[in-house]
Amino acid sequence: MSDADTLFERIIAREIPAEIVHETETTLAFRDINPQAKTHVLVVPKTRYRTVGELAAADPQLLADVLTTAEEVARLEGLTGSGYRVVFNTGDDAGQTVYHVHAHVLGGEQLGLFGR
Ligand code: IU
Repeated sequence: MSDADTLFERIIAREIPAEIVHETETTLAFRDINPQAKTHVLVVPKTRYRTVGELAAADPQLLADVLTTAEEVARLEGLTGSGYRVVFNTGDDAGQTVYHVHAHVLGGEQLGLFGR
């Protein structure tokens, strides 16, 4: 797993653009540049941890903040009635490409059981 800085720190710092959907003191939600569903938003903690496991161990309140923001994104995007999925990919086999932990919020259409 990479320790290098990721583009998400630069999005959080507003150094590169992203379509921001919601922001809290501790989290940022923005649209995925390569959407895998009609609605596809990423939620990141502003403090960097590489994986959800590292975040859970180090700062459970911040993980709760990420999940609360994911729920708020679902509400703002009109997904709470029809349903949505929250996914954390961890490691290479799961296809994690950015090692700044992020929740994918996916919905707006019928989703396959697994995969993206
Ligand atoms: P993954 O779980 O690490 O594979 O998810 C990374 C996601 O970040 C992936 O869906 C990319 O399309 C998305 N993404 C982005 O939205 N903006 C970026 O600048 C970069 C990746 I780099």
